[in-house]
Amino acid sequence: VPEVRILHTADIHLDSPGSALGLDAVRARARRDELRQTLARIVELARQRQVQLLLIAGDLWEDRYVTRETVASAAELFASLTPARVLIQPGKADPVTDTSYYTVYPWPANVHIFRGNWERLDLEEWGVTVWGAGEWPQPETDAKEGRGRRGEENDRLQIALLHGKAQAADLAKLGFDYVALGGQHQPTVVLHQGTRPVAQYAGSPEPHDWSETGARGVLVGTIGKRTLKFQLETVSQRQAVVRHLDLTGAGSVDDVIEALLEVDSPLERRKNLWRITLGGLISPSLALDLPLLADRLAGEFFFLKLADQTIPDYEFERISLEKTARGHFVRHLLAMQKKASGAVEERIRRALTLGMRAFERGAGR
Ligand SMILES: [Mn+2]
Repeated sequence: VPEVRILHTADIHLDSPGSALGLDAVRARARRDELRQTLARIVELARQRQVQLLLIAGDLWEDRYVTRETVASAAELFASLTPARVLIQPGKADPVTDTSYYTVYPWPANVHIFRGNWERLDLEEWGVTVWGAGEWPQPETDAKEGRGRRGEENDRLQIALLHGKAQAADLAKLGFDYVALGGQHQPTVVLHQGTRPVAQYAGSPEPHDWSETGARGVLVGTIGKRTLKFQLETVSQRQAVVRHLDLTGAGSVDDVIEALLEVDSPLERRKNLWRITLGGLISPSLALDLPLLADRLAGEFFFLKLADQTIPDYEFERISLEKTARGHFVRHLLAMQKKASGAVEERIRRALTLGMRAFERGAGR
């Protein structure tokens, strides 16, 4: 019974401009370099672990942005793994077309690119058959065809590469020894057989949006008819970190800067991608100028994206006693608020704050 060592990855998105993270031009360029470095780390890991197959389940690059240089550097890395094989199932961001680099680039001999649904590749040296299942979901006939072919040769290991959203029930019907999934950026086991993870997403090895938090990696393991062991190995160079920062009591911009610097150590701040939402009750005289704050914190965070959800702490009871337009406004809304509850009360509270800001901008003082 053959066994094969593999590294399963997907969703690297080489040359992505990082728009989902809102990266500025300088950080976007830095991240493009880092994505290429991460691919180099993945290839190095494959070499160290002596894998026979490097499986890439789609979204290796972004077709709209990828350059020939990036493709050439990937091809060179892959060639360096010979005699190991690199098997690529193109995905949503990197489809095979007549003009895509999958077609026009002279790929090294150890690289195979799957071009259709249920294309099979027999690797006689290891007794393995790998199927490029294509993009999911597919017409049911395709699924049936794949299942039928799979059943022909049970003495061989049967592995499939699949990009898209696949259901456990459909995958179970196909009966593969392993399905390397791509297209979902969160590492997830979709189908178990006992404790064996028969079909799983490796997840993105670097974060591409703010939902992709924490350390990220690739799956390294052994596939056999009875054995199926994997480890998620971290390869990400930076993490996306999402925080909410309560600024209640902050009276000055310096207070805000100090609180922001305390979110983590200088090392972590300068290493990671941060999205921080500012909240809490703050002094109405404290105007939060987000671009100015980001400017003052330049160099303290690798990348910092701020959002303002603070609530100005107006003294509504005192203002309600004023014989002014805003006093009248606040008096009425406070009376309404006392009778309201739940979502309505929340809306009135927001109307009070928005109203006060409008008055500050020029009306009725
Ligand atoms: Mn993707």
